[in-house]
Amino acid sequence: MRLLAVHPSALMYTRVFLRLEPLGLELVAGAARQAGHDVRIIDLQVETHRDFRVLLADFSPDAICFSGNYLANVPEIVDLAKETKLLCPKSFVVVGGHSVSFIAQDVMGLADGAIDCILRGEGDATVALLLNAVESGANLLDVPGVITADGDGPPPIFVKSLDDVRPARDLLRHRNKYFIGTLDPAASIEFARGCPWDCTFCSAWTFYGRSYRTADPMVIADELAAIKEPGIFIVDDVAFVHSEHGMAIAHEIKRRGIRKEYYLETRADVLLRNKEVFRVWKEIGLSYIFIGMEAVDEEGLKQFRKRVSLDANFEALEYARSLGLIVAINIIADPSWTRARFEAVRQWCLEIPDIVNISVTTPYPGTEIWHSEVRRLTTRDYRLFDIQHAVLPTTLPLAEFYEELVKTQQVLNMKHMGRQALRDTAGIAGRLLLRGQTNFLKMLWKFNSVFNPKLQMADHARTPRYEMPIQPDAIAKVDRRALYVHQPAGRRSRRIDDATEHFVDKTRMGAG
Ligand code: B12
Ligand code: SF4
Repeated sequence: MRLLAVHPSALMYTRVFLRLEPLGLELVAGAARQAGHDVRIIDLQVETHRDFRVLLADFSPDAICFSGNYLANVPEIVDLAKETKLLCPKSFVVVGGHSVSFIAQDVMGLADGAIDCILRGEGDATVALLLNAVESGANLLDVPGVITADGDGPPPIFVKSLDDVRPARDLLRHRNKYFIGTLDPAASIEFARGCPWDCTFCSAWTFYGRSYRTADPMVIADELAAIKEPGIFIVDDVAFVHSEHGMAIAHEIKRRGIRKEYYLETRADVLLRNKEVFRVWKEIGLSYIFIGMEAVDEEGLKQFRKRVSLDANFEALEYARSLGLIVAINIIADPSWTRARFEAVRQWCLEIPDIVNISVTTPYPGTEIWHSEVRRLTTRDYRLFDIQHAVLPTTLPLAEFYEELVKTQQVLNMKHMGRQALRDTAGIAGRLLLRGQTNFLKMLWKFNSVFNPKLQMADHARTPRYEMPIQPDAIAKVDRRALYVHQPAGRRSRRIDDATEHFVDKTRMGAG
């Protein structure tokens, strides 16, 4: 079959700071291609809806699949599905990905028949089964993870191994458009999948059933060696949970003499536990490290079930800096923040040398806080669920909340644009320009046109085309089993040693 795989447009944050290749969709495309299908990819982060229409006409696909990782992209996907059915009435339309896996029935409902099925869970495990069923006229409801207007198929399944399917990187038409900061251009890679922790605001663990699987260091090294981009974004939720795995990959990279510059995200307690791994990685090219701190005081951390103490967070920052890494941290702005609170956070952030990113508390389907906060939502417009908009009641009037938020983001942005930083930046920008890479340079000027309190208020004033259904009452005690997309399979689903399992158990709040 001819399959067209589509990634929707960029959201607010991605329009300024970074833009990354759609690795999940490339894996789905890779699995379909390995099964003998003819596949194309279009990424609307870097191409237009017009390009999509042209490709539909030229390629005339039998099936079109959309990647629904982000809740805020749901309206765009539904509209594109409807348009696709008008332009190619005989084609089969399927949507998969992280967010839609949690709200499959709602998305089907919005599409008025334009979406033939949702494929929940890991698409690289099941896309070929689905396409074969569509081609042969077999019952779609036999395919794991499928949801159609007629009902639900069996539960989604995992890929047998992370080493079998390779992402179809070659199908992306504009590889030079992907970057993060000065890593321009950058490719993405997955070393491990899933997360064994259980933070209340996060759906990474509920999607993967608290499993944690790792890819073979040899396969990872083969892939790195084949990637042309000098920058590498490691997409793992928490990098190097298991130190031996991190060391084995580093060893292989060293042995083969692969030279790249890396960005990764991890937890403060993992960094402190596996110091040596991060030291070795610095040697082989790690340059940026993102630590999800979430809050600047103990109370905030407890609320997010992070269970990493403030002391540990600061010690981790100190250690990362001592290695010479560029450190970025994330702080979650709570809608209850007052002007004084914003000011205190600004001061705190100015005192540390690191890059600080601020996002807004956003309950997402598939998270625990979704069920406790759902009745308090001030909007049901999917487009506002991008962690840059407030979807819960704010203590400050909303316009003032945005003023303070953007002011804080501006101050932090300027901090990194100080005299020394500007001098460094000019040098880097010049070098990138010589290579024809302009993503980083454009980023420097874009902030004010995207992050603007007036624009954020205007987003709230738009009439939503599609809204989330009215939600049931908040649940006092959430049934954690009901949150999962892939059902948890316990200890055996986590490829970590017993000491690491024990460490994870001590640093998370939930049980089971
Ligand atoms: C890496 C990452 C990013 C990267 C890259 C995103 C990209 N271009 O793909 C960056 C840093 C850019 C990013 C940004 C954001 N992210 Co992000 N991100 C992740 C992260 C950590 C891993 C995603 C990943 O690459 N995984 C590896 C690949 C292989 O898996 P995958 O993409 O999920 O694909 C698999 C399945 O989902 C499925 N699948 C995917 N597409 C399709 C399509 C079909 C047809 C099918 C059948 C299946 C299928 O099959 C794939 C293979 O198994 C996830 C957490 C997580 N574990 O999922 C958060 C996550 C997806 N991000 C999240 C958020 C909130 C954001 C931002 C809004 C944050 C912000 N600061 O503003 C932005 C918005 C980005 C945008 N679209 O413009 C939330 C999503 C919340 C939601 N429900 O909408 C998540 C779940 C994190 C969280 N803790 O809550 N993100
Ligand atoms: S450590 Fe927490 S926030 Fe990070 S991916 Fe795991 S569950 Fe989500």
